[in-house]
Amino acid sequence: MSIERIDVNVTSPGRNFVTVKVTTSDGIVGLGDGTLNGRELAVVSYLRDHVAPTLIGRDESAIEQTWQYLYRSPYWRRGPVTMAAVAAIDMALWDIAAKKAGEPLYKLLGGASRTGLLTYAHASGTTIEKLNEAIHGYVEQGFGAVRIQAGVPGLDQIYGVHDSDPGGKYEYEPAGRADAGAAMRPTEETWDTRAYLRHLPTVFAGVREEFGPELRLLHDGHHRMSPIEAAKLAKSLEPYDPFWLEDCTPGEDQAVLRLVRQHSVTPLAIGEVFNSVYDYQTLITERLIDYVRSSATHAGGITGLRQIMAFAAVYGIRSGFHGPTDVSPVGMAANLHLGLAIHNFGIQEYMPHSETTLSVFRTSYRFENGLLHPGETPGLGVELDEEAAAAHEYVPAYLPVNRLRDGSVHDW
Ligand code: CS2
Ligand code: MG
Repeated sequence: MSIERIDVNVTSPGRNFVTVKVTTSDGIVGLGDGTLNGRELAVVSYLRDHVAPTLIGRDESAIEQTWQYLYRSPYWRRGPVTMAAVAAIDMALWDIAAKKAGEPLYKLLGGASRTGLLTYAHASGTTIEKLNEAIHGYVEQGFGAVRIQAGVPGLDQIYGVHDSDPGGKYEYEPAGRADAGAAMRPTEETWDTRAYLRHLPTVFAGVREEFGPELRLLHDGHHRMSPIEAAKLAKSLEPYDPFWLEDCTPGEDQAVLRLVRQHSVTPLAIGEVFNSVYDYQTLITERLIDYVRSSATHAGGITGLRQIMAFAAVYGIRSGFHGPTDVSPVGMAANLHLGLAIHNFGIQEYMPHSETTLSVFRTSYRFENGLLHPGETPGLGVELDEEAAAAHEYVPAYLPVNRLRDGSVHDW
C-alpha cells in the first residue's frame, strides 16, 4: 500500500488550524496537525508546494524513514515552519498505522504506562481575588494543578491574563483576529519587569493562603526575564512551592539557565518554541530543566517528540507537553497518546478548545477526575468534519507585541 493523496485543510472555527489529511491507496485516512500560530499559511505552502508532491506513492508504513527523508533531504533543517510540516505528516502516518492495527495509537507506542495523565488548567485574574475565583472553578472540576497568571498593578493588559466571564467560563485566545479581509497588525502591550517581579510572590502567597499546600501551582514567565531577573524570580517563589516556573528566559540561549539553577531549586520548564532534540542538548545533558515543554505539533510530530523524551529519560527529565488552543485537537491527541505511553511523563497542559472548534474536530479524548485520557478509538481518535470546517474560512490573526515603557520591543 502507499500514500495516494495528501490534502491540506485550513479552517478557522474560532481560531486558525492547519490539518494534513493523508489518504492511502487502500482508503485509510490519517490526520496531522501543522498549526503554527500567526504563521499558518507558511506551513500550508511548505506542505502543499514542497512536501506533498514528494510523498505520493511512498510506503505509508515507513514512518521513521519518511521522517528522516523530510528532515535531512531538503538540506535546510529544523525551524518552526519545517518542523510543523514534518509533524503534520508524521502524525498522519502514525494515525494510519494505528487505524490499520485497529488500536488506539498509544498501544503502538509501547502501551499505557499509567491510567491517565495529570493535567493542569489555565487560571488567571486581573486581581488575586478574581484569580482565586477562577482557581476554585477548576478545583471543582477536579484539576489538581493550575497555571496561575495575574494582573500586575500599573500594567493594563498582559498576555494570558483575563477574568472569567460571568458564567465562570474561562476562554481566551492569545492571537488577535482581524475581520476577514481587513488589514491588521498585532495588538501592543506594555511591560515592566520590576513591577512584575515585585508583584508575583504576593500572588503566590495569596493563592497558597486560599488553597493550602496541596494544589500544584505553575507559572509561565513567557520568556520575559533576563538571566539574573529569572534567577531572582525563581528564588522568590521558593517559599510557595511552585510545581514549575516556565520559560523564565528566552530558552534558545541554553547556557543562561546555569545561572538560574545556581540560585534556585524552583523546578524549570522550557521548550514550547523549540523544534528539535538539539534545542535541548545543553539543557538536558546539564540537567538545567525539569520538564520538556514541546508539543508533537511543533517538535516534528510523534517521532520527533519521542526522540526528545527518550533523550530526556536518561537524565530523569519529564514531559510537560504544550497544550494551548493553538495546538489543534489532532495535535493534542498526539501529545496524549505519547504521554500515556512514555515512562517519563510529568504533566499535560490542557486549555480546552471552544465548542465551535470541537464541532469541526470530533475528539475521543476525555477528562475525568483530574486526568486526561486519549480514549480507545483506533488511531489518534480525532475526526475532521470537512463540511463543518469549510464554513470557517481562514482569518488573519497575530500574537501580541510587547514593549517596555520607553517603546522598545520586549519578549511577550
Ligand atoms: C503559552 C501559549 O500555553 C502556554 O504555555 O505559552 O499559550 C503560547 O503563548 C501560545 O501557544 C503561542 O502560540
Ligand atoms: Mg508557555
